[in-house]
Amino acid sequence: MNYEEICQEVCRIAKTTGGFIKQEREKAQLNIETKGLNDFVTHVDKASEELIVEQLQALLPDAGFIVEEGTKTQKGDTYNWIVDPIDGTTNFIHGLAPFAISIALQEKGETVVGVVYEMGLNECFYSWKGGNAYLNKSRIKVSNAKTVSDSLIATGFPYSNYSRMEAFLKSLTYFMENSHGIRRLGSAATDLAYVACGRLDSFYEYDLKPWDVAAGAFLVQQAGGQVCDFTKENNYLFGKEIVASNNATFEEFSTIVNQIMTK
Ligand code: 2AM
Ligand code: CA
Repeated sequence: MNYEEICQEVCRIAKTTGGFIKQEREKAQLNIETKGLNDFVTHVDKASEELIVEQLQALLPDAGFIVEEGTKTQKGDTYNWIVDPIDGTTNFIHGLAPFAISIALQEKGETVVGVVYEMGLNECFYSWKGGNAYLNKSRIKVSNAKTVSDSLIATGFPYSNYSRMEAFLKSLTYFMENSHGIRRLGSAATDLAYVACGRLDSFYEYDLKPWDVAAGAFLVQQAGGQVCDFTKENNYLFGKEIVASNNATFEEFSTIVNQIMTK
């Protein structure tokens, strides 16, 4: 399989679907439904997922799908797409960037293509196995920050699972006092893409789904950074906890998250 060619096609699919999503946003007639507590899904989420799935299926007919809106549930033996049609739905509803399309391709459980197309600023982040990582055709790398005290850190605030609030608030206090600052952008896929290009130094969040993180985590790794779960193990895709960081601060950052979030 030519991963680079697939990746370029996925970028094209993400951008054309992004155009559709932004058009729909402008129409402003959003049929907002409620999906659980604070979890809004618009008709645009579903329509755009269908558009993406249809095109990805044409690209690789044997691949299966793991997708947020459940418009397709069939799994593939070798290849699987992991797709979030809009990551940052709350931002999208409010007309606030960032919000992104996240598409990853896995081959036997290993990510081989990752694309995060952030629609607010029209920025496409992408990489493929064996290649470098790019933002709109320019090569990207993680930052050079050497310590957590020199780091700008992103996270996501709990929105329905408040079971770890105490530890999470402790982590906020710690990073407020011991870093360059904390940001909460509202799109995990974009947070990870921003770690990959060095705008952010590190990111952590719990209760995320595979489609929020699959493409972005791959981008971080391909851009020279590292990713793990809160126990410093590898279960960040399906384990609902992720830590991502540039290479230089990874050990320090993941140890702090581990100590605060798992005690
Ligand atoms: P989503 O927009 O695809 O649902 C931000 O903390 C991350 O949490 C995003 O990746 C977002 O993905 C997810 N999330 C799910 N529901 C959310 C909500 N109601 N508010 C904020 N983020 C939510
Ligand atoms: Ca979504």
